[in-house]
Order: sequence, then C-alpha cells, then structure tokens
Amino acid sequence: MTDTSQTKRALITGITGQDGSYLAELLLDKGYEVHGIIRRASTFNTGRIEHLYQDPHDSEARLFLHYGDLTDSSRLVTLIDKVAPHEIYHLAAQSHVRVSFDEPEFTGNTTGVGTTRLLEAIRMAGIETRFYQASSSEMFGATPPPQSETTPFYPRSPYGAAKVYGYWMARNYREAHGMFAVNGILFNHESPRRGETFVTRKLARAAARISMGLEKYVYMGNLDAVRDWGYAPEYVEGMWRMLQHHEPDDYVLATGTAYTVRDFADHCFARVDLDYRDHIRFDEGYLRPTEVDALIGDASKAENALGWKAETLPPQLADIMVTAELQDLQK
Ligand code: NAP
Ligand code: F7E
Repeated sequence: MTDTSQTKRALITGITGQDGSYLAELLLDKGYEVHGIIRRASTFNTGRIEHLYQDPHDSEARLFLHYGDLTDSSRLVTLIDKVAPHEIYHLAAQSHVRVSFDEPEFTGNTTGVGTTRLLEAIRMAGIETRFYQASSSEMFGATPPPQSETTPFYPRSPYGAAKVYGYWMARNYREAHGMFAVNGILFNHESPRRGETFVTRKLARAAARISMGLEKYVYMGNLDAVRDWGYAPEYVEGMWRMLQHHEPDDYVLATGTAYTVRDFADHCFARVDLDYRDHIRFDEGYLRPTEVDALIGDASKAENALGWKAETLPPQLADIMVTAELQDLQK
C-alpha cells in the first residue's frame, strides 16, 4: 500500500464487473489507491480489469485485489479493517433480472443481505468512510414513468425486491448510525463491457456476428419494453460525484430518453446495413414472469446538485457497442 496520508483509498466491491472496471479506471486516474474485492473462481474473472493490473510488489502500484465474497461477513470485516478505505463503492451483486427469477434466494442473499453485511462490517470495524449503494431503477418496477427520487417503489422481480431492501438498509445506516451512505438510483447503463446476456450487448454482438456471416438469427424475448439506456463510463463519474458532495443523499442517474428494445435492435442492425426484422426470432424463454414495461428517469436532482448530465444517448450507444464488437471480431 502507498504510505502517504494524502492519498485517498477506495474499496470497490464488484470491481470485475462492467461498472467496477470503469470506476477503477476513473479513481486511478484521479490518484486514488484502489482496492477491489474479487471472488475466487476456477477460471479468470478479471478480464475487464486486466489492463489496469499492477504487480503489487511494484512500489508505484495503486491497484490491489483481495479475495472476498458478499456472503462472507467475517472476511468483509477483516478487509475493511485492513484497508480502512475513505470511500466504499458497493457494486457487487447478482445483477441479472431474468436469472433472479430462477435463483431468488441466492439473489436475496447476495444482492440484498450482502449490502447489510457490508454496512455492518463498516460499523464493526469502526471506521469513518463514505458508502455508495448501487441502487437501481428496477426498484420502480411497475410504477409508471417518469421516475425520480420521490417515485414510489414497486419492484417486479426478486432482483428488484432485493435492491429495495439494500436501498432502505443504506438509508437506515445513514439515519440510525450517522453513516455517510448514498443511494445512486441508476437507470440502465451499457458499454462494450456489458455482460453478454444483457439485451444491448446481446443485440450489438448479434448484429456484428450476423453481418460477418457467423450467425443468421438471434433469439429474443419482449421487444416492446421501454428502457432509458445511458453510457456506463458517464455513470461511474456520477457515483464518484455523489460521494464528494458535502452531505449524503440519494440521486437518480438517467438520460431521460425512452427507446424500446425493438428501437435498440433497429439501431444495432442498421449500423451494419441490415434489417433487424430479418434476423430476430422469438423465444419465450427470455420472457420474465413479471416484466417492467417502462423505465424513463428524471435526473434533474443530480444535474442541479452534482452538475451531472448524461451525454451519450441510445442511438450513439448502439453505434459504440456495435463498432466495438466489429473491432473485436477483426482482431
Ligand atoms: P455486473 O457486470 O453484473 O458486475 C457484478 C459484480 O459483482 C461482478 O464483479 C461480480 O463478480 C460481483 N459479484 C457477484 N456476486 C458476488 C458475490 N457473492 N461476492 C462478491 N462479488 C460478487 O454488474 P454492473 O452492470 O457492473 O452493475 C454494478 C452494480 O450496479 C450492480 O449492483 C447492479 O445490480 C447495479 N446496477 C446496474 C445497472 C446497470 O444498468 N448496469 C443499473 C442499476 C444498478 P464476478 O465478476 O466474479 O461475477
Ligand atoms: O433487459 C428485454 C427484457 O436484461 C432489458 C440490469 O443491469 O438494468 C438491467 O436490468 C429489457 C427487459 O436489463 C431479451 O425483458 C427482450 O425488458 O438488458 P436487460 P434489465 O432487466 O433492464 C437494471 C437497471 C439493473 O439494475 C439490472 O442490474 O430487454 N429483453 N429480449 C431481453 N433481455 C435480455 N436480457 N435478453 C433477451 O433476449
């Protein structure tokens, strides 16, 4: 570890995920010492942060990885005590909504109770730190748009319900224990680093592969769902700004735009001069027992208080994502 009292230390759970990787980049750029919790796996799960890896023996190293898991309370206490971070970004979760219907108990244990374990570990370690909770627009579920910080929650999946629990635990630790705990209520945000089974990445990948003759069809579920898709690197900047504010609060981050899955498919396939209607087939296996029909966020509070505003809108996002897939295939 760097031994300067000036250096800010951050701990990121979920550093190997889409957001964790962009956030680690941002914090390293800002001069932070960054600690990340990774899960032990039988295969490498650090692909998204490989380009950031530094040999911990190097005296200049500012990125450190530690094994840990959201289900392992004692490990969380030990790590928080050892690292004594100034800021904790809690991003780890079972984050797939469709999968949460198959694994509701596991999702509750990691995505929901995992937040409590971390909050309690901070309290037990007795350190002063700022805590970011990765809350989600999925908490609004069936409540119609536009959705803001004051919109009532009505989750429609085990994932959404687990995030509502995590949201209230973060608020409770703020109110009960005076912790600097913040909820970032983020609407969907995407990038070339998005997991392959989320809809935007699946469509971008399919469009690129079909255009290269590697596949002919992609099987999809509900094309009528409306989402507010932004660009992940901009959203991690918003997370950081929330923790720099003089007081803890909760903020929505969103673009405020509404596109259907069909629109996003159209943008992806048009990028490679194809008509999505010729290549998309229906598979009911991708439908959810309860769907979230429309999410469109109102991020005016974040714009006013934090000066944060989404710049990249879905058509440009589709272009970025399909371009990245094409480049990958040409390697
Ligand atoms: P992601 O790509 O699915 O990453 C999830 C991360 O959590 C991965 O690093 C994963 O590790 C880790 N993880 C999962 N279970 C764990 C466990 N039991 N112990 C320790 N680590 C565990 O998710 P993301 O898109 O970056 O999203 C980051 C956070 O924001 C998540 O909490 C998500 O629910 C929330 N969120 C995301 C969006 C969005 O649109 N992306 C919107 C709102 C909220 P492995 O790499 O080993 O699997
Ligand atoms: O689905 C529809 C699907 O899985 C978006 C997570 O990051 O954002 C994400 O959750 C929409 C849904 O994201 C397929 O029914 C159609 O209406 O990309 P998704 P999500 O469920 O919105 C929120 C904010 C989070 O917090 C979550 O962690 O697309 N859809 N056909 C499909 N979705 C998938 N995955 N695959 C399909 O084939």
